[in-house]
Amino acid sequence: MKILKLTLYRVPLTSHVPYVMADGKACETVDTYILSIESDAGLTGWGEVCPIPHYLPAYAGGVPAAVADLAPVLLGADPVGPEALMARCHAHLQGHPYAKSLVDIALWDLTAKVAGLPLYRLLGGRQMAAAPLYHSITCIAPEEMARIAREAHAQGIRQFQAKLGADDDWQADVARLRAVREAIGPGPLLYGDWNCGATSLTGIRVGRAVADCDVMLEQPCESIEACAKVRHATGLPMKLDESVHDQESLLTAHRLDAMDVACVKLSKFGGVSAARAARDLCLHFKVAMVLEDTWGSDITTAALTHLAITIAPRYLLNVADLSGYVHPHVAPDGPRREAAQLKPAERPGLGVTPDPDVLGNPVATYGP
Ligand code: 0XW
Ligand code: MG
Repeated sequence: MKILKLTLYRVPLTSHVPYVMADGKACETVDTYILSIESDAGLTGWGEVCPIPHYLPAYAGGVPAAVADLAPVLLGADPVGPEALMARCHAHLQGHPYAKSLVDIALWDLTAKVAGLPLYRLLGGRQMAAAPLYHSITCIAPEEMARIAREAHAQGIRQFQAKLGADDDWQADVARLRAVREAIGPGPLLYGDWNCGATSLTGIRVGRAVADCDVMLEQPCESIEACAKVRHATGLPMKLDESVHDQESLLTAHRLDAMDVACVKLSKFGGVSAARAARDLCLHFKVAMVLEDTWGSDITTAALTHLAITIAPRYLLNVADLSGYVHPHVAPDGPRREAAQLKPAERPGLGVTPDPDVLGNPVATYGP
């Protein structure tokens, strides 16, 4: 089998609620890129990547440039067996994991379609019926965050991420965590995410001030070392996100005893292949995982859901319903939440069929 054609689309995704994080990071409308890889057997694989500006060393504008660079490697190559072809892509273009993520996802979709199996069966098989969702709450006034938490709780959500640090006021962050905890009651999981925007001093002060209300901290500082310092000084559980992005950083986090939970984002690691390897390393460490991506719509959400249900329930903390935070939906048959959970489709591949009207005109095509 050979790859005949690549088609790249850009679709602006708008958040239902403006989404604010520390250090001025925000997303209201951001571009997602969608790639189709067509084979000479008449099958098509779909991939997606949606970087948030300023969030990671990834930017949407880099995606078309990387796809143009990789097109000669991909065209004419056998798409079945994504890791073999991705190895050639890595040799041709070093780094840029986010920009390779949509290529890797599309190759997995296509490979699973060739096999006639839902993708999760190629990734190890189902270990859970459906993956539990968390809800991410934008960093605004404490009572507004509590209102959002209450609404999500009424819809069955039992895991909550409160964004912190947008106003650089540690006491406001304490009030946020307290207000959300009061809104959801004891029991549900609550974690406060600074997205790297705090010093270890702030992380420690906030952590100590809320130590009585059962919270986990997420990525207070940029470095693994500083996050480890906060974890050890507060005694609170720690989720690492931005600072764990490859095998090496996961090993460092483990060695420094810095994490209770690792956030496995597809595009941070470089697609399904790299996220699957991260999954296996986390399982070896016996560290629980969040399976998600930076942002995105139905293709990203489907891909992360397929990988998530291959993890034993004890080690899968939750997944993000990314397509549920934004509009438009790029695929009418994309995964939709049910009872605060997501499940992958039983159709071959990712099981998503993007709507040509939503995709619009391609921004680039390669091949005939
Ligand atoms: C990547 N985000 C900004 C979007 C996801 O919903 C979660 C969040 C994070 O940083 O954890
Ligand atoms: Mg995070």
